[in-house]
Formats: sequence, C-alpha cells, structure tokens
Amino acid sequence: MTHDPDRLFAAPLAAVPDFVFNEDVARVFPDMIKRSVPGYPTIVENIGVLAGQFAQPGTVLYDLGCSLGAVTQALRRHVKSERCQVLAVDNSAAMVERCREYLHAQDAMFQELLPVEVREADILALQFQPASVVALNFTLQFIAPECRTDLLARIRQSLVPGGALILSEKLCFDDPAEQALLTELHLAFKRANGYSDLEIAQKRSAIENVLIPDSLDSHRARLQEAGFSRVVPWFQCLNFASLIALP
Ligand code: GEK
Repeated sequence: MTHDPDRLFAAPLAAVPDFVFNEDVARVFPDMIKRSVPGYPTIVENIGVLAGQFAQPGTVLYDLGCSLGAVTQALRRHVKSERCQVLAVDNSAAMVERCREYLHAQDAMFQELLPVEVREADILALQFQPASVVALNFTLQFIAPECRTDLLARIRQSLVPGGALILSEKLCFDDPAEQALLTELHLAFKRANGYSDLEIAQKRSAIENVLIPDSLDSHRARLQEAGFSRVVPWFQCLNFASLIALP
C-alpha cells in the first residue's frame, strides 16, 4: 500500500468542487488527516486505550466512518475482551477497499487480534447489534444535521451497560472572538505542516458545505436528547475535541 503526500489542492482550480471521499482522497488520506487535524494521532491511539476500559465481552465495537481503519487498528491493538468483534463501516468504496488492505497487513503482523468486518454502508442505515464501544471519530460532522440526533439515539439504544460512545469532532464557538482565535491558530497549524495559503483556501471552500461543525454545548444538548446520561470531554487541541458519552 502506498500513500502519497496530500497535494490535492496545491494547483489553482478554476472552480473548487465540493469535497468527496473518492480514490484521490483515499490515496493521500493518512497524510491529509495528520496535517489537518491537530491531535489526530493522539486521539486515535487513545481511543484504543479508552475502548479497553469500556469493552464488554460478547459485544460489537463499531468504528463508524472508519476511512482507512486507523481507529479499528487501535481498537485491535488495545482491546482484549473476549468474544468481541470490530465492525468498521464507511460509505466510500475507495476508503473501504484500502481499509481492508491495511487490516490484512495488520493481521499478517500480529496474532490474536479481535476479528474485524469492514462493511461498505451508510451508517444511517445500519441495524446496530449490542455494542460496548462506538467510535465516531470525525464522522458525525459529515452527517446531515437533521439526521444526527436520530443516529445518536440509535447508538445509545445499542449500547450495553458499561459501554460508551467516543465522539470526536471539529468544534465551532458561539463567542466570535474565540471562534476567530481558534480558526487563526488552526490555520497556523496547517501552515506549519506545509500547506500553502492557496491549498488552505481551496480546501476550505471544498469542505464548507460538507463538514458542518457544532459547538460543544450543541453536542452536549444533542447527546442528552439522544438519551446519554453523561458527556465527558477527554481531549481538545485547538478547535478539535473528543468526548466520551455514557449511556
Ligand atoms: C479516522 N474515522 O481516520 N456513512 C458511512 N460513512 C460515512 C458517511 C455515512 N453516511 N458519511 C461520511 N462517511 C476516521 C476519519 S473521515 C474524517 C473519518 C475526515 C465517512 C467518509 O467516507 C469518511 O471516510 C469518514 O466518514 C470521515 O479516524 O476526513 O475529516
């Protein structure tokens, strides 16, 4: 498996189309997400560690919007619970194909990993089985806002006692000064990772109708409406955060 450096928005585009998770994106995805999402490697590895605390024997661990399966690999590195299975789901055929290749490579390197199924599907259409860990790692922000509460409610209903949802998202902020500061600092993060101002501007325009962030307060309110009893932020780096939501 090769993955290339992300140069997708490096050349000037006459018109910037909406961002889609196609073959071009899948090919550069590991580089793109690491250079764009502050804290991403720390979040991914620690989702594995957290999952180790919440996993219950005989349940499913879901990686929803798995892309290339980084979270699935972390779950398999850290969770030792008996009779668990990982179900990694994404609706991008290009992502799913490469995800399967990465997981075959992990299988070839390590023994006694949890069994995994990678499914090409819309997470909005899933019939959830009893689950102890559900990871939505930067996926909910791509779901139409009017579908988010219902999805979270169905996840909540599938969670067994002792389980948890781990939800990572880009945040927006009600206070304009806080929004402006964290946006500027995120730009600095991207520049420090080698993105030009043209790449940053074109990517922003591609993603603005596709990735719709919420504030931390909106997440809390929606998770409560979906039936979660407690929401605990465990990580934030600039305008990116990860929450644990308990049933
Ligand atoms: C990671 N979790 O590396 N059904 C299934 N998949 C979807 C849907 C949907 N309705 N909508 C979007 N996706 C990963 C990173 S990326 C985040 C997740 C990002 C998928 C989409 O195809 C893409 O692979 C993923 O959600 C979002 O930890 O690129 O910022």
